[in-house]
Amino acid sequence: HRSKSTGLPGAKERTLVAVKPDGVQRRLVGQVIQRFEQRGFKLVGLKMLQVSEDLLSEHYCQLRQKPFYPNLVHYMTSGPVVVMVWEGHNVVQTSRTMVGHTNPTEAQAGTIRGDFSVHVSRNVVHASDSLEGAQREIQLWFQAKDLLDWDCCDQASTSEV
Ligand code: IDP
Repeated sequence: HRSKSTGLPGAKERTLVAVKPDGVQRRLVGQVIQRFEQRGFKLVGLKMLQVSEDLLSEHYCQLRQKPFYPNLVHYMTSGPVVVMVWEGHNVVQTSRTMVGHTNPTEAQAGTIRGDFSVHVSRNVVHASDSLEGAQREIQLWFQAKDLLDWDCCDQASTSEV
């Protein structure tokens, strides 16, 4: 009898991904989710909400002084967003690669921004840019009770079948 596996190292890493208002309005939520599922990440939190300016200014605290900040607030509050927490090995860095360059003009084809967007002020998705950023953003957007730890059906022991 082998002891229960704890998974690959770093398998519990988590990041925050959001489909921004343009992504929701363009019916891209499913395609964004599909890419993260298909890559092999685990969805542990999901909600749709209308973002407040207060939440946004916390989320984008490093950008408050930027000239484009007022437009960014207008964009991000222009409709609901779908915000998610994804879990898995190296998920923070891999999500950034999947999302692509901030400016869609620079984003490679095959990335979400490279496949679905043309302008930096309508770039469809957000993904945390570092481990520390991910922890900060997850706490900002989610209560701990709304993040679910779950196991895959193919991990059940024979005694449960
Ligand atoms: P990121 O979303 O790739 O992490 P950040 O530099 O953190 O990039 O910028 C946050 C968001 O602010 C971008 O995704 C984009 O929507 C918006 N943004 C960034 N730079 C510009 C700009 O030069 N003009 C307009 N919007 C911008």
